[in-house]
Amino acid sequence: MKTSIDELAVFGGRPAFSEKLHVGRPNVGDREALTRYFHDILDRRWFTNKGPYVEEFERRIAEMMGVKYCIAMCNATIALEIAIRALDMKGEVIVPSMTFVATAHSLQWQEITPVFCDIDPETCNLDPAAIEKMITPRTTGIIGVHLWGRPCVPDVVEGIARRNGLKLLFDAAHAFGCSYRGRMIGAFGDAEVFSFHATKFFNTFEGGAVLTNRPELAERIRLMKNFGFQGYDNVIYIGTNGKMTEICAAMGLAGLARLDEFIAVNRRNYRTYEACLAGVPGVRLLPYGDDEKQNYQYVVAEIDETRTGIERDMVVGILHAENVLARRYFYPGCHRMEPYRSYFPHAALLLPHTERIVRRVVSLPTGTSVDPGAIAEICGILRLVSEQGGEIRKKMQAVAIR
Ligand code: T4K
Repeated sequence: MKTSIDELAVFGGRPAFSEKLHVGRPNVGDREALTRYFHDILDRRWFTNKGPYVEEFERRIAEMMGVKYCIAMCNATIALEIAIRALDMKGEVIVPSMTFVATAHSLQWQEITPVFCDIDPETCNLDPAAIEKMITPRTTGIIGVHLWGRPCVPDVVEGIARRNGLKLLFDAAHAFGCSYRGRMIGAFGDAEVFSFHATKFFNTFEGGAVLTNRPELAERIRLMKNFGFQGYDNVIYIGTNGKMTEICAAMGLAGLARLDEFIAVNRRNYRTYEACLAGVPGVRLLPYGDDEKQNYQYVVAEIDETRTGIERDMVVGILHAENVLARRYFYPGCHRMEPYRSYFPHAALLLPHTERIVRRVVSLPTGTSVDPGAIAEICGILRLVSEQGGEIRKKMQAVAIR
């Protein structure tokens, strides 16, 4: 454990870890089952297009979430694009800026204007009061994001959508396995979208899914993800190729077999961070309540520079030097990324909480490749940095000038 600032790797000390620790290291499900599935796929010579593993995967996910329809896709970005189009969103759609850029891109890609809305600084999710203020005659929908798996008060947002005649989609990329008031995420709004990207705690290599209880919407989405084909030569809709492959579905089925274990490891890691960071001045873990199902997949710390004496970006630099590849998700906010910063150069004026939070939060490594010993070491570095932040800051500035 490092006890003096001269031991920090930014000042020439030996890095705390010889191998890089990542935030999004993929979890691997039941390997034996996956190998079996792989041989089945090869023997069956059915690789994609409504294969039996995709159908089983869709059935299992729909059942788990208590939703009537699950349509598996090649990734969540395409799933969002298709759901947006199937819902006939157009004009303006209200979204948070505090999200992965895919949420905004999935609108802009089809020339729908993402209208960035501010967040509640406590939950880091869309602030319902702010949503109401962003509604204009051109608004057709809302996309709420369950950031880091914390539900974006879906019942409240549903009420706003209903009262204003708006379509409602949830980007649930982070919220697989989470619940809100006893109901699984996946069951809210007109539809919800999961991501099963490799960096998600539950992955299908690449993948995503749209969940909905509306039969006509499910049917439209199914057509759209397969070029609009109904039968062999009959195209009845504009479509694209959003299909999930059999091998991706097989990876998903193998992952479902170990899902509880992945969540248990994430929970253990989160609790270890929580215990080791207790009393560290100016470093606060964003809470996960125990009253709902959680996946604990993102361990997010907020750095209060006024108490640590050192800003978040320097802390991230220090961690990287130690081979701890902490991430600044979702800095600098979509509104400061292209094309949005050119389209809406003054968007920041309406996003004071987003602007502040994106400069303070940092995602820390977790998942099955990170053990409690590593977490204790990371927290030891954070404690040292927080307790001697002012001095470290001065020293880092002096090194930068030299
Ligand atoms: N909506 C939201 C709210 C999202 O967060 C995302 C994706 C989406 C929509 C779109 O979902 P998809 O279309 O991707 O299904 C990553 C992921 O690429 C992205 O899926 C995810 N959110 C986002 C939060 O994180 P990057 O660019 O930060 O990932 P990358 O490649 O730097 O990977 C993170 C770390 O994981 C690396 O340090 C290395 C490690 N890694 C990564 C991969 C891919 C591995 O160890 N093995 C791997 O195979 O975006």
